[in-house]
Amino acid sequence: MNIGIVCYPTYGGSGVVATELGKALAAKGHKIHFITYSQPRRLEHFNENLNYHEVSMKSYPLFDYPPYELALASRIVDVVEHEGLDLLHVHYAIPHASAAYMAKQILTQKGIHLPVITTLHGTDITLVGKDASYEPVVTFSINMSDGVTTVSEDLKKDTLEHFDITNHIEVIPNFIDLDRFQKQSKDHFRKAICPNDERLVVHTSNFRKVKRVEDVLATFCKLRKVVPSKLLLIGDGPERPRMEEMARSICEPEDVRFLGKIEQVEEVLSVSDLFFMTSEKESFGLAALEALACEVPVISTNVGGLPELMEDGISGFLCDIGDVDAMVEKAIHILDEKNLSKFKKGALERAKKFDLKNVLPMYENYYNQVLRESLKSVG
Ligand code: GMT
Repeated sequence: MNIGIVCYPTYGGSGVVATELGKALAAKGHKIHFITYSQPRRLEHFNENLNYHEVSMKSYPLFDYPPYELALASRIVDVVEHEGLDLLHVHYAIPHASAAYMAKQILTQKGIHLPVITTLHGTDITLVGKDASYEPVVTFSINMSDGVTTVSEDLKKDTLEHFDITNHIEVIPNFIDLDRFQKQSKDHFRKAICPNDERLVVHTSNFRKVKRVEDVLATFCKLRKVVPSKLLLIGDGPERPRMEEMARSICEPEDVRFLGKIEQVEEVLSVSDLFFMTSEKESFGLAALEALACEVPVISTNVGGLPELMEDGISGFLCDIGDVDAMVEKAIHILDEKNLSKFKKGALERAKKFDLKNVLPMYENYYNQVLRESLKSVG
């Protein structure tokens, strides 16, 4: 198949899923065309099946807000006309689904049929999409898509509850490439961070309010009084300065390190004992899946799609939002010498359920189904 993929090129989960999906499809022989404003972070290597088409925007002094959606729609039209795409898969509704709709209409005028699949990832529904400033457009473009997927049952439920949806929604979970995300031996690295054999706790996020990084810090600061441990925080975002200040005021500064954005997260995960995901909302929790795959048990909140990802008591534990004391108690239990290896095994076993090899055929089958149905509908 000749497939166009529209996504955010940044570190965020939706961009990672879109890019990894495109790479995996290309490895199976499909031709993939990424259409976005800069080269996706996870698109490190090209091959004969991988293409990247940049959306460039002409700026003009009149534009306080450059019209990215229009530039994207025009670029989609251009790529479809010149590359002969069979379908377009857009990740994250805003503004990708509505730009795809506009491109589809333009192409119809030119006698070209373009089936569009929209994948909803989370905040495009749970936070941003629900807002009155976007809701009518999000509803419309979901209903106008030829296919719609969500990354968890919970996100599907949320979408149906908050939007007037007439379209069927298919659930296809996030996935993990177990060839890349696996425990590697990096003992020298661990020794450098935990010179006295402390336990190593880790958190990865985009440091937005929704992640409640303050709960990671509060939990860790109580935990380290009982279990000698170190905390690594990976990623960057608006809350980072406040979190750095908080870490300095409530914890021993030498026990907490902010690493910023790093490319090879799996190397840090490989030497970690426990991962915290304390989010207020989380449609799936890809960062937690990456941890599980590297044999790192997870303590997460019991929100959104996390209960679908986690196996409570086996791959880690689910706790109520903000229940720092429960998280401390569960962390002490997991990090206990007699429990840790059992949880590490449980983590890997759980991750295998989301193996890329199992999820990729779900997308391919869905593409074929949508193609068949949309061709039938245009006669
Ligand atoms: O984690 C984020 O806030 C980034 C966001 C995104 O769209 O890039 O992630 C969302 O999509 C990921 C991939 O499907 C999911 O694994 C995350 O759970 C989801 N984030 C939220 O729902 C907050």
